[in-house]
Amino acid sequence: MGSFLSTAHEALKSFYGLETRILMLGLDAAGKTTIVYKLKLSETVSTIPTIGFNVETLEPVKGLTFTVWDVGGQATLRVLWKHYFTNIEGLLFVVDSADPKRFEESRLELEAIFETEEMRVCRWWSWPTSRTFLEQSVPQC
Ligand SMILES: Nc1nc2c(ncn2[C@@H]2O[C@H](COP(=O)(O)OP(=O)(O)OP(=O)(O)O)[C@@H](O)[C@H]2O)c(=O)[nH]1
Ligand SMILES: [Mg+2]
Repeated sequence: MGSFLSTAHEALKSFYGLETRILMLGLDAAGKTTIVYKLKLSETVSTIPTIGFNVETLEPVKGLTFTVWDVGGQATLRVLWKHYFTNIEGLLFVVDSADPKRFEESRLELEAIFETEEMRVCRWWSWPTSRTFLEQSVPQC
């Protein structure tokens, strides 16, 4: 846990003092909007599926400001994801670890993102619970 926190701190410290734009993607009902409002309001709110997007400014710790674009993940809306790929500093791809039946669908969507010109990046890290899944998903990284 200590080493995870220090890795997280290293990854985040370059963002201190900046207003960082983060794109949040993932399948429908993965929990994206729930996470955004948990971070913003410190409570679990009742959500409805996002049609379009939500934008919220979050300050998870003092000095760290994230403008988060939380985009709807329903299958018919995923074709729109590419329009959000420019002018962002980070991508947060949310996978519901309690729903293994949809891991493959998540893997395919994440691979499709990395295959686009704008998102051809290899600097990424994953939340520990989904590490194995993501490492298998993006072997070239
Ligand atoms: N038990 C549990 N339920 C969760 C969790 N995260 C989200 N949910 C529930 O899952 C449902 C969908 O969550 P949302 O946050 O709306 O999902 P989303 O990823 O924003 O979905 P789209 O907007 O359709 O892309 C809601 O009923 C949430 O209450 C979690 O960590 N645990
Ligand atoms: Mg949502």
